[in-house]
Amino acid sequence: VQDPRFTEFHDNDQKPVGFGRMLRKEDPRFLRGRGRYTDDVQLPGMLHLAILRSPFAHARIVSVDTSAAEASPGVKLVVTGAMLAEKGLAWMPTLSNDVQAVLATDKVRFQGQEVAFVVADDRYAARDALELIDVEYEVLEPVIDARKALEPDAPLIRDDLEGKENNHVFDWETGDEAAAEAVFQRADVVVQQDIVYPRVHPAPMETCGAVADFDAVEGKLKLWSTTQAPHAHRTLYAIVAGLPEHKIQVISPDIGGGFGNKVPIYPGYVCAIVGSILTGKPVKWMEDRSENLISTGFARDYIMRGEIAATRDGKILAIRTNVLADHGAFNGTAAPVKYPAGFFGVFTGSYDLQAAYCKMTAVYTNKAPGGVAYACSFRITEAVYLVERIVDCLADELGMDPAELRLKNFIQPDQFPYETKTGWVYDSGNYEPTMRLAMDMAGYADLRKEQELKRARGELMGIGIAFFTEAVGAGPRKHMDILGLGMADGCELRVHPTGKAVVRLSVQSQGQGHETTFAQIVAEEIGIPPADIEVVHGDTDQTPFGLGTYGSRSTPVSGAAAALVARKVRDKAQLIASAMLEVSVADLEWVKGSFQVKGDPGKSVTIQDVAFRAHGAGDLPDGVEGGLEAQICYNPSNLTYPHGAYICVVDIDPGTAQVKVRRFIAVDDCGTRINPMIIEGQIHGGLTDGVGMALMEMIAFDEDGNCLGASLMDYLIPTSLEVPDWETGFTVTPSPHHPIGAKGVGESATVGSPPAIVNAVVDALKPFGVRHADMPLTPSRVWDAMRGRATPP
Ligand code: PCD
Repeated sequence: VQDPRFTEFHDNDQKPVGFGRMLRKEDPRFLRGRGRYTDDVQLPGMLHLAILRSPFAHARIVSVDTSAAEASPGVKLVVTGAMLAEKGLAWMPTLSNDVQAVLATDKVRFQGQEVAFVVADDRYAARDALELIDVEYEVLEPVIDARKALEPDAPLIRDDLEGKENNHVFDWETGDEAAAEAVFQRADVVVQQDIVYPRVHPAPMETCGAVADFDAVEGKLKLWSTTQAPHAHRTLYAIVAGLPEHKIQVISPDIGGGFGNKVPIYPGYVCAIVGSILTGKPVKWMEDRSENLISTGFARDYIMRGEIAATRDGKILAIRTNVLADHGAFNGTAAPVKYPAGFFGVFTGSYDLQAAYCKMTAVYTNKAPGGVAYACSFRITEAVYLVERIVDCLADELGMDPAELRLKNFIQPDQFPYETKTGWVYDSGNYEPTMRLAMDMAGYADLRKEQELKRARGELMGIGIAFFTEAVGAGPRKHMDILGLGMADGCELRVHPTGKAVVRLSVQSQGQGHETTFAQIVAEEIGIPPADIEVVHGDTDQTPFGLGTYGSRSTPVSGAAAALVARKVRDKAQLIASAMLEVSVADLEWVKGSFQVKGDPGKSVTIQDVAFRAHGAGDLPDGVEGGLEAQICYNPSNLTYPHGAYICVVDIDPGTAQVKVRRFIAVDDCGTRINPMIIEGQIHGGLTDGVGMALMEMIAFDEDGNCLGASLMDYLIPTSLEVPDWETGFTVTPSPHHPIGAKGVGESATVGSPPAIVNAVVDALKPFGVRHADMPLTPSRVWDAMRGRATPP
């Protein structure tokens, strides 16, 4: 399973070339506190912006009086929705073909919605003045429960949309309903389970913010913002503002975690731009923690019914699901037009089925907009949770071991590329070895024995398994877009005369270590040490167009672009090398870092020699231009489909119902591994996310629509105290269509871990006859489950 090109190294000074455990190039900056985040941007004369937010979930705005705020010391500007409306700026498009209010004009539609903003000399003056804005609201009945949004007499939330008569965002289906029904009819065993994936929040360490600087003389807008997709944002601003792209520079500096939270365009960004245009000064807007939690993109909020059909001996035949998706007040997620429910279509999992069908209704509610892909390539997290939970329900029904049931139903290696019953083509996979490795690492058979002994003593120990296949790396432009923009990525590589290089990417790291791994990809291809390769990203003036970092797409798309652009440069270098060595191109052999004359290793030139020659005096071969650089735009032919086998062991205190994750084994297969150390870090982070969602996190609302998770006192996120020492392993099944065989991995652990943990808890509760309990499995929910009480709605 070891990739032949893989070399282990730890010492960066050895000038390693290519893939392996290289320490991160960006870390000296971060470790010394020299990162430069949006809030670190200080410009001469900069003003500060604060946003007034709605206290109500649903209310008509009767009047807004800003006079007292305008008179407050230090205040330069107060802007309301009505003022924006005069300029046609009160509404903006979202990244999924909806519109969202920048500042409310007619109604507020969720608690925390933007109503007005103040620009002042400093942050305190701006915030103080917010309190002086007098808004009169006429409170309306809110719709908080997605099920109630469907009722015929439910209040209409989006009366701003012409002709809208109900709260549906979309109705969508995938798979073959009739075929699925036929299989369900004749199946020996059918299991049905209602499953809720509660609303959670990505809660990145750095909240969202922006600094806008409009230069009226140049007519150019410079915007530092916490965005995961600087080019997509710029194009949207260009369309809305009617400015050409080259008059807008979006800079995404160091980002303190994104996790999907920084994909959407937020009203605050637009407010900062408007503030700068109106005051003629740079304007900074930074959210506080509560603002981030109550108003920016949440994730999940799916109410699912899963059904699985199988033979008595455990051959899974079909899966079907009915989903009610809560999108909040505006459809503010980013999703390809063709896939309104994202890539939920992979709910068929890693199993060879005869039929599958999904029906989904998405609704507006009076809650914050979002549905963002929080470490989830467009709703894959929900899909994987559904299938891995329902497969466990089936194992329970059949009295079969859940590992054995999975092993029996895997898509087999010779079936790849495998077309699922919902039309996705899995590029490659070899599931059984991954599963077996996880079972070996866990000591699965021994764990089951231990569990048996403990059960006999009344102790609650559970073992949970999840096996997932993800679809990451959006995506082929014939299938995928964001707001009509194709999802291909540009990449540019320039080798300087001395053989140092700069690679310019369209994607942007939020902590994943792209400055290291993209240097490694280029190094692998052209033999220049990673230390000599500068990675430039996150600035639209400096980088080629591309759709940004989310859905674990950087490696599958931009990583491929980086490899291919390097090959293009190497091809050119080979022409020059052949002239330097006076042999034909075909007589040259590439030995990482140099061209050698075949059969005469003494005659060779290094890539650095070639770089100097490419820029040097004297003639180059006919038809070869000077310089050593190239640019490409890579359009992937398919997504990449990483997979993984996770096993979780929990102990539950029977007296307090507290769940302790004792062990967690994660075996991931992301194809060719560029930097195993970074991959392990990604996995550790994602598993921690999973513990949070499975056991602690939920953005809840009361019936008036007050957000009950508005601070980190109420919205619990995991710390090192709640997580075990992760045990990681890997297998390598390269992607056949990716130039280096790599698949994405950034989100895998967040996707795969919640079902493993929940399956473990439910397994522990088996003596109580529990077959399912909804996340988050807090002590009170576990307690209820033990007492046979249903999970509260
Ligand atoms: N890798 C390697 N190898 C392979 C793969 C991969 O090495 N095979 C690595 C790379 O290079 C990078 C990483 O790893 O560095 C990752 O990758 P990917 O998978 O491609 O991904 P990206 O695109 O880069 O990223 C993204 C992701 C996501 S999506 C998320 S959520 C998260 C993750 O990422 N986020 C974050 N992780 C992380 N980390 C950090 N630190 N921070 C953050 O923020 Mo979404 O859709 O947005 O929701």
